[in-house]
Amino acid sequence: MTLQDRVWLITLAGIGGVTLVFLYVISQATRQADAGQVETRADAIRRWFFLGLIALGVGATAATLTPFPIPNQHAASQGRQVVKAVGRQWFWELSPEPIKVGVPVEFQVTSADVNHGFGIYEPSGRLLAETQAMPGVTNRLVYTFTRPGKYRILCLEYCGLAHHGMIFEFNVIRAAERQS
Ligand SMILES: [Cu+2]
Repeated sequence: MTLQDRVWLITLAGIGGVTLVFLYVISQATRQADAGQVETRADAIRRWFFLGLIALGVGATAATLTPFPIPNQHAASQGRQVVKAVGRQWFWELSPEPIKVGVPVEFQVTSADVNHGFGIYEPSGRLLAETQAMPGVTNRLVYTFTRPGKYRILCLEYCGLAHHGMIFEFNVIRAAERQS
């Protein structure tokens, strides 16, 4: 079991404990109201509001965490194309394999000096995916390009004087084409 998995289990156990305490407190509060005073309309509204908030939280979590964007950092490569990327003050070095549309690409990102931010931008300038480029660590980022074109990598973390110049352009080609 990796360190991350262990931390995740401990976190889950902690959340479970807090939830149990909450449920206990709620059950006690309800019992008191039953014994003493009649539940007012405001109490009922508050209770439904609270339950609604919980449902909203659970729903939002389920909806947003399902396509978790960061691949398992310890498993075997999940990309059928692998591109090694190294950030340096102040340029990027990427292995020169052609990148094809529709095939998952695993970017293995690291840095040779200081921390950089590795951001992939589509031709129109929209940020598609990003990860950190850190010295001594390789972060894996898997992305599947859906359209051919000229994409760019920009540095997203200020890393010194020429930080703004850390722009790398690369072509994404259709699976059948050859890169010119
Ligand atoms: Cu930078």
